[in-house]
Amino acid sequence: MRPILFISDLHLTPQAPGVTRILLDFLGGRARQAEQLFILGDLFEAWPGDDCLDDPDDVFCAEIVRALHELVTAGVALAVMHGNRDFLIGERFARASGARLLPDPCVLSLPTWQFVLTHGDVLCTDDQEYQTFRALARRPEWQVAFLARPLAERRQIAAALRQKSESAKRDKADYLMDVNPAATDDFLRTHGYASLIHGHTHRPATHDHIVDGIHVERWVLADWRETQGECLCWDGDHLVRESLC
Ligand code: LP5
Ligand code: MN
Repeated sequence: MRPILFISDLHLTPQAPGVTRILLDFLGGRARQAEQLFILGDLFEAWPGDDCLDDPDDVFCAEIVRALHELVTAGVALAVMHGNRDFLIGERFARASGARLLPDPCVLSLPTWQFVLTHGDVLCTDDQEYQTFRALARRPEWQVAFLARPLAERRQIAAALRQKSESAKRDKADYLMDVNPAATDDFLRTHGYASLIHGHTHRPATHDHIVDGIHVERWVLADWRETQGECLCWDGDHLVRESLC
């Protein structure tokens, strides 16, 4: 079988050209051998709304979407999940890129294995401040009102929020920014003890959970840096981390 690849947390922005280059090389190279590519959230540093694709000055987003579409045209099925930075990605993005938008969480049933995929932020239940913000920003009526604001204003709000988030994180205890163990065990139970793949926490590792006496693996994807990215590769038998540069 052709492999299935998983990536997340690229946080693409024109200010990080190294990450963009690694992605474009990946989309034109390694990813072409895949049957499916799953992007599990935070592809973009901040997504202000799909109308940024109509902005002739936003050549950056247009270039990324074009490269994704070329991958799809080459025969690779592309699936994109929302992250906490790009939860406003919508149908217009999906049409332009050829991606299928995935719900969070999403169960992936393969002939030989069962996975459950999530961005990961829902499992960080100790971070009450963030969860309150998340609940608000995911409400459809809130999103309609936000998207009705001018694009330039939304970009400014997104940039301000990014700054606020970075400074808030400096004061947060480490455990707040990781998954809550009990919430994770509950999640694994609810999803039939499938192997979990998620990103968001920027703590790449493979964890063993014993839930109700059953061994379950939790694979945490790495966030991408200027000189290094990462994908997980499922070859039908094993999951393997691949370093991208
Ligand atoms: O993303 P990261 O890793 O820095 O931190 C996240 C949590 N932060 C966020 C915010 C994003 O970084 C910025 C989102 C940009 C989105 C652009 C789209 C436009 C939407 C605009 C919406 C107003 O998700 C961070 C977590 C961390 O993960 C670890 O899990 O701790 O959480 C926070 O920092 C949130 C703060 O604790 C609370 C912020 C409350 C702000 C409320 C402002 C409401 C403004 C409404 C304006 C219309
Ligand atoms: Mn995230």
